Amino acid sequence: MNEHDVIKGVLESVVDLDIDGVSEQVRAALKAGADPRAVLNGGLGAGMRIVGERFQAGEYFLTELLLAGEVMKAGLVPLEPLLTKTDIQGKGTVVLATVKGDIHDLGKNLVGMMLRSSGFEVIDLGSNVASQRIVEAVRQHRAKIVGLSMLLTPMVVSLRSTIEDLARAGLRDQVKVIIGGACTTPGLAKEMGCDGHGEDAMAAVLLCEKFV
Ligand code: B1M
Repeated sequence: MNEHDVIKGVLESVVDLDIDGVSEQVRAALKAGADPRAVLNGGLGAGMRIVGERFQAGEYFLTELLLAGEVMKAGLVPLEPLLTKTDIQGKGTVVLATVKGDIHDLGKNLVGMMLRSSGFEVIDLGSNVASQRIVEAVRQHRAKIVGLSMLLTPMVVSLRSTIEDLARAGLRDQVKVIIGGACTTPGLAKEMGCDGHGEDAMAAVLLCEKFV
């Protein structure tokens, strides 16, 4: 089997919500020589997008979304050690959170994992995080970067209030704010006065490296 076929196998196991088979498919893809990032983006990530489309089309329901999250976590197990190999340290502190009202955390966790493996210290505040907690964490940890994840379009209000609260606290000039997540775009980042948008976890790392 070529790289395309093995990655397709990973994608299909996500779409089929095959929680028992997904990590085996990932291992098979890696064994066949597929690049770990291609397995992540073209396999697991692309599969999750299709699950989302099926949910939107009324073919999958909330139960399937929940299960898809667990499938993704299971698929990440064999990938994680390959994505996080590093011996670099000390690039600075990033405060990371999914905005208030949004509990999606898989993408944020991936961003955190890749940032840590690139030498950043990551203060992960979790998901559904109130803006004041973000402000406090920036102050407490003297963070240079705030990374905000958002997958729900209506939560743009939380994004806006986080940025406003950082400004009110006099911290906005001291931190770079980057955003990412399925419903975000470079245009939204600009509109909200952010410093950057990460299309995926790797792009987030490259942006943070640019800022330090
Ligand atoms: Co929900 N969900 N969900 N969901 N869910 C979406 C996001 C949706 C697009 C599905 C759809 O309708 N097509 C839709 C949002 C529509 C919108 O507003 N635009 C949606 C909805 C509507 C909902 C609920 C409202 C459903 C309901 O209750 N009726 C509900 C909301 C709950 C809430 O948050 N308050 C809900 C719930 C859930 C679950 C809890 C069941 C589960 C999440 C489990 C979890 O996260 N632990 C879930 C899932 C699994 C999805 C989909 C299918 C997959 C999301 C995911 O984990 N993808 C999703 C469909 C989709 O995204 N198209 C969907 C894999 C992950 C690795 O990708 O997070 O995009 P992602 O991260 C990427 C990049 O975006 C980027 O890097 C990652 C890859 O490298 N990235 C960043 C992410 N954050 C970044 C930050 C950065 C930089 C890059 O810098 C800081």
